[in-house]
This record gives sequence, structure tokens and C-alpha cells, in this order.
Amino acid sequence: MRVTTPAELDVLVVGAGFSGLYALHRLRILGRRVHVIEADDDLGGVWYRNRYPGARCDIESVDYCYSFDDSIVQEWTWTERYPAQPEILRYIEFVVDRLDLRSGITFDTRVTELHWDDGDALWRVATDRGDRLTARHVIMASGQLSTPRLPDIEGIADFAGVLAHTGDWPREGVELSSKRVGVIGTGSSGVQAVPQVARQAGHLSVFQRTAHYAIPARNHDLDPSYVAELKARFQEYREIARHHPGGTHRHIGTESALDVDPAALEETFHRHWEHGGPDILAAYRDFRTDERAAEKAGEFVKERIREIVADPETAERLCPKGYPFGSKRLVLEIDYYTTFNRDNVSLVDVATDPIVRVDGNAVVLESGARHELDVLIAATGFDALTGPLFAIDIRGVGGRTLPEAWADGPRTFLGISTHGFPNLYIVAGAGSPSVLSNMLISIEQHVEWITDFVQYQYKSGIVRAEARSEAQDRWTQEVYDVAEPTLFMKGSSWYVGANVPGKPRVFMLYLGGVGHYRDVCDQVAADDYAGFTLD
Ligand code: FAD
Ligand code: N01
Repeated sequence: MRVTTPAELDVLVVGAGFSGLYALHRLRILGRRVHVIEADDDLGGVWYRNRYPGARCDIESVDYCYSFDDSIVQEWTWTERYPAQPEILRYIEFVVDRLDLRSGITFDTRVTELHWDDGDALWRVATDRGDRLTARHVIMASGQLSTPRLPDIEGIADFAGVLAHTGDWPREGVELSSKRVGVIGTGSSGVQAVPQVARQAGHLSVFQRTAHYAIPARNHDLDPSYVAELKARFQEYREIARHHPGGTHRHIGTESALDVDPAALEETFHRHWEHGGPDILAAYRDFRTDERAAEKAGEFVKERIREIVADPETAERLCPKGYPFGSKRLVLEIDYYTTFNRDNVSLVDVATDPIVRVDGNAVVLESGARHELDVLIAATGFDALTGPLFAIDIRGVGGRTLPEAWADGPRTFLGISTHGFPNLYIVAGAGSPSVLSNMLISIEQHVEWITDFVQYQYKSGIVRAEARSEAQDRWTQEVYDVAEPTLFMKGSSWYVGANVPGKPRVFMLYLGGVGHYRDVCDQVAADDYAGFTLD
């Protein structure tokens, strides 16, 4: 049964993924009147929706989990190095039941309006189910990758077969067996889905515009004695990750890849390739900043692709070109390259012969080639970071909308708050380390910081907290300055809004490192929230 939304709240939380669920729990403990509104009919966010075959995490399970309650840590046991979507969703459900969170969530309800009332110092909220409520504070736990995007291909929405987006996979599943299936997109989602789809489909056509760098995940079952040993010292283990630049335990190399002799370089690359996982990204200190250094890793990966893929032309097409290794998200693969050795799989190069339209049940290329399909899978990504926020009519002081305030790209103080939008806090969004970190570390840090800030305001009789424009300008500049020397600026990826026509081309994430970022946030709190105007 639908939980009624309370009419008046201290804190409204938008979204019931990892972020919103923890915010609900923490604010309940702090004694606040808090409620979550969730658009989906159940909880889990990313891990509820991304049910496509092959969906799994690329941060190790023992790191990609909550740490705030040690009894939960002790009661839950991960089974795989990189957990698959069903196991992560089971984990979220376990936590929710354990903390009895469902009663604080209204499902199947989308927040459509957030209008700031400066006279009463509160947010007036409307939903698509006709709810009207007020909340002194609003926490946007609405996700980073929660707005799936179909490509701008004429006719795609009218595809005559079954059309499924990986980011909004049908709950009832998609029948693939013996079907003619097409996958558009070869980023993280496409690379994960392709091998699994190929096993079931009659024939699979992979429409590739840009080849991504992918390295083996080497996923495996976890040894129970390893998990037990880690649990015994989990808080100590986690504390290290909290201060690590990526929120993990990745070793960060201090040498330059350009100074190392070729045999040692080769040996390091092979070691990473055999071990699997994304740690190769940090093997040398200049992979993030020097194209010549990054190219050495890029060349190594291309050699492996040429070894694995039997057909030399297909292998060449699968070799990434035109952007440096590491400047787009490094993809972890399980059987991706070997899949192209199957008889029922073909790679269609839509960089040289683009998709121009979908006509009935066919994907039509510029050359006139028609690919008749029963199922079309769009692994085409998301309107990231700003998408879920802009989908809501958010109006701050003087009725200014968030898209107006962010017309040239997101402008925030600490990624958490925006001038002109008092008492509104964004979890793990633009201007913070967000998806370039272990998100569970970043989510816990943000939720704890924001809820402490809210509690501080109640304790101090403050009703209105607004980021100062000078503090916001300084922080926004810091975000750009840290990103500027990195190779991320050379990859035309969703990190810079490149996948959405008209989106401002700015690097949206903070690359200064999770540990440093935490120190900055803690200092702001220690200075009585310097950078905010508090009334
Ligand atoms: P979400 O899980 O996106 O939840 C947001 C919720 O808000 C959704 O349920 C949505 O329905 C709801 N919502 C949005 N707008 C509204 C509205 N207007 N009204 C009501 N509800 C609304 N991160 C990692 O660190 N490691 C990984 O390996 C990793 N793998 C990923 C794999 C995939 C396929 C994807 C898509 C993302 C992955 N991420 C990963 C990033 C992921 O976004 C985070 O790890 C994390 O799950 C985000 O949790 P969240 O609660 O902040 O957001
Ligand atoms: O999306 P993407 P994603 N014609 O934007 C192609 C997280 N995630 O869902 O590169 C042809 O990366 C597009 O081509 P191009 C992770 O943070 C994590 O894969 O624009 N192709 C590209 O290949 C990730 O970064 C995990 O040339 C078109 C693809 O679609 C983020 O989610 C797993 C096209 C989109 O790739 C997004 O990943 C999954 C067109 N018209 C997701 N339009 C793990 O952690 C778009 N494309 C494991």
C-alpha cells in the first residue's frame, strides 16, 4: 500500500537509492521529521533499474557497501569479487529491512516541483500524484546516472520490435533466445551486456561508434576466509579507503611510465591484466596527465585485443582510437573481446557508416544497409548528473530555475549546495568526486556531512542556509583547475556532457581526490559552515 506523504517535513529526501536510504536512516536517528519520495515502484535506484544481462559493479563488493553500522557489515557476506546486480539489490533490500526503512518511503511518486518560499524559509513540493507538501530542507538523492538517454536517432522510439534501454531494463525481462538482437553502444553497459546477450540471441549485431578501452575484470567467487578476515578489521580497512584519492585501496604508482624501462613496463601491465580490475589506471603517476604515458597502456591493451580477436579487421575496429587511455571511463570486461569470435556476433562500425534512422524493425545506416532486428538494446548512457535535477521544476530565490543558474555548467559550493537555492543539498553530484570514486565512500561522506549540517541548523535556531556566491565561484574554479591538466579533458565523454546535444562542455566532477575533498568539507564544518550565509 502507498505510504501517504506527510504534509510538513523537516527534510524531504528525493530518491531511494543508496544515498536516499542512508539519509532517511540517519535523519531518523537525529530525530528529524524525514520522508523519502521515490519515482520507481521499489527501492534500489541504479540497482533496481539496471537489470540488463551482465550488469555488475566495477568496485569490489567489500568496498562497495555501507560501513556506518558494523552489525550490518558483520551480518552480510559478499560472494563475488565484483557483485552482479541481483546480489547488490538483495544487499540493499537486506539493509532496508534490517533498519525498517520502508515505512518512510512513498513509491511510485515523482517529485515534479520544488519551489523555494523565501518568506517562510521552506520548500513547497509537488508530485505527479497530486501531493502538496512543505519541507524546510530538501536532499536531492536523485542520482547521477538515473536519467537514461535514447540516442537522437529518427524513429527509434517507434522501433517495431522490443526496445529496451539498459538503464531502465524491463522488470519482466526481455526474451532474447534465438532472436535477432542489436546493441547500440559500447560503453560500460554495452560491454557488460554484449557477452551475455550473445549467449542467448540467435544473432547479435553490435553497433559501435567509439571503441572503449576494456580490461579483464577477472571476477571470481570470494574465499570465505578472506571475507571473514576483512570483516574482523573492517572499520580499519574502510578508514584507509575514506582517505584514499579514489575511495578504494588501489596502489598509486609514483613513477613516470616514461622513465621505466620497457621490460618493467610490460611486466607491470601484464601483472595488472592477469589480476584484473581498474588498478592499472594508477600504475604510473602520469597516466592521468601525460598522453605519451597513457598511450603506453593503450598500446598494451590494443595488443591484447589483437591477440584475442581472431578476425584481424574486427580486432582493428575494436581497438580504441582518437582519445587517450583513461580519458573515458575504463571498462571492465568479462568475455567481451572473445564474444567477437562467435559465429552469431557481428560488429557493425557506425563511426564510418552512421545509423541514420530506425525504420519499422530495421536499423538503417547511411550507406542504406538495413539491419532487421527483433530486439533493439540501447546501451546509450544517461543525461548524467544534471539530468535528474533538471527534470524537476526547481525554483530558488526570486523564482530562478536551476537550469538558468547552471546555464554554463553546474556551479556549486563543494558540489553540495548552490547559491540561490537555500536548504537544498545534492548528494554525490556535480562538483564532488561522485562517480570518479567508490560511490559508497562518497555517498556516506556526503550524507553524514549534510545531515550533520541540517542538525547543526536545528540546534542553532537557523532556518536558512545558502551557499555564498564567492564561495561557490572559488569552488567551481577549483573543480576546473584540478581537471584542466588531466587527460579527462581530451575524452569526449559524458563527464564533460558530450553525449547530450546542447549540454555545456565542462568537466563536472571534482578530481582533487576523496581524502582531500573530505578534509575540505570537514574544515568548512569546523569553521561553523564558512561559505554559507546562515539566518
Ligand atoms: P540512484 O541509485 O541513481 O538513485 C536515485 C533514485 O532517485 C532513483 O531511484 C530514482 O528513481 C529517484 N529519483 C530521481 N528523480 C526523482 C524524482 N524527481 N522524484 C522521485 N524520485 C526520483 N558506482 C560505483 O562507485 N561503482 C560501480 O561499480 C558503479 N556501477 C554502476 C553501474 C551502473 C550500471 C550504473 C548506472 C551506475 C553505477 N555506479 C557505480 C554509479 C551509481 O550511480 C552509484 O554507485 C549509486 O548506485 C548511486 O546511488 P544514488 O542513491 O546516489 O542514486
Ligand atoms: O553509457 P556511456 P553507459 N550511435 O555514455 C553510444 C556507469 N556504469 O551506460 O562513445 C551509436 O558510457 C556511445 O558512443 P560514443 C559508468 O559510470 C558503470 O555504458 O558516444 N552509438 C557509447 O558507446 C559509465 O561510465 C558500470 O561514440 C551511440 C554508448 O552509446 C556510465 O554508467 C556499468 C549513439 C554510451 O556509453 C555510463 O555507461 C554500466 C548513436 N547515436 C554503467 N549514441 C560498471 O561499473 C550513443 N552511443 C561496471
